[in-house]
Amino acid sequence: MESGVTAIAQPLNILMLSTSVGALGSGLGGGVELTLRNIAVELQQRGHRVQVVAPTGSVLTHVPLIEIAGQLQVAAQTQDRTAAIAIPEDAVIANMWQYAHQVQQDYDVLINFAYDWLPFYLTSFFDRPIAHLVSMGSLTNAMDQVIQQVANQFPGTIGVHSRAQAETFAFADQCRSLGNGLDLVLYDFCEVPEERLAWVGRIAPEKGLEDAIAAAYQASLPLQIWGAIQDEAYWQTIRQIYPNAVVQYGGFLPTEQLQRSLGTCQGLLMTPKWVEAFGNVAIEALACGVPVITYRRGGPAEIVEHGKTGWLVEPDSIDGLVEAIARLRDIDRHTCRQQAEQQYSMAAMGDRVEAWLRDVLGEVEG
Ligand code: HBI
Repeated sequence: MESGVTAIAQPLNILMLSTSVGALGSGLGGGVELTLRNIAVELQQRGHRVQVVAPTGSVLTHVPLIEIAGQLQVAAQTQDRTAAIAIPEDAVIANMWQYAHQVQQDYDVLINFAYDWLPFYLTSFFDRPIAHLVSMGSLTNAMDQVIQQVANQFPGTIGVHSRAQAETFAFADQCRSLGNGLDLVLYDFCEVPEERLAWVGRIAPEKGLEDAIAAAYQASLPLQIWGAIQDEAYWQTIRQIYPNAVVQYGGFLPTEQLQRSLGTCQGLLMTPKWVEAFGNVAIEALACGVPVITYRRGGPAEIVEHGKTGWLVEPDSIDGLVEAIARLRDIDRHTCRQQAEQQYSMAAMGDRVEAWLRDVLGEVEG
């Protein structure tokens, strides 16, 4: 057997380095918190030794955690495209990667979850392979450039969540799409829904909530909204546009409560105005048997199987949303749950991540 295969046959020692914008469990890390936790638990389940490094205050059950102090990074999505790289004094991202450099001999492979310049820049100074799971699309020139350099120097080590996300980069064909995965045990299938629609997500302009309100109003169906209000002015503005729409805001709910309410809806509307890297909410809905109606844009458009688990709609077409709402009853809710189980379970995601690590190691050892 060539050395690469032998290396993967043994359990791996894996060091996973978290996002730098918030402690695990704070919600500041967005989808990365869920993704990192699920991958760590699943790889451990498969016999690998996993160690997570994350900012002080992080909470993680069932997985060994090293907390590192230091100043959090500014969120990359708030930066201009030409923004210079900014690293504060006593930066947690620098402290996390200094620790990683000190202990790298104890590990076979490192996985980086931070969307920051430093881990990519440091990659060639490490003597252990680093697999980078890039969590968002292209945002700044400096990040694009440093990720491109790693993609060129270490082929196969750039992971993303969807082809759409990869396409936002010039090096799309050097990205490996891993999708995502959920702990489906947490989601209950609901057979018979109530007469209402759902919208779930951060309430901010790039999420296009106004289109969902307009469509639900034209379809004469109540719209139940869950998620954190990130932009209050935007929220107030769109409420005034459709004063007679039947809209209920249910706040930001933890998974258990969200899935119980989401499951009782006839369908989930996804109205992204930007390229969503993936769209965890889509697989949460499918896991509950809820069909998904989404614009043909970004990650959600790669998840929904048109006519089988939901409907893909011409981007920004309210009429298209309304026509799809009228056809929700053509979708078999069992098919939605089955798609989640086949493609987006912990095991399905674990297979994709393990195969990725195998190739990253095989690449190095081959
Ligand atoms: N911004 N600078 C920076 N670093 C991150 O790791 C980061 C971010 N913004 C958002 C984010 N991570 C995650 O919440 C999303 O990628 C999901």
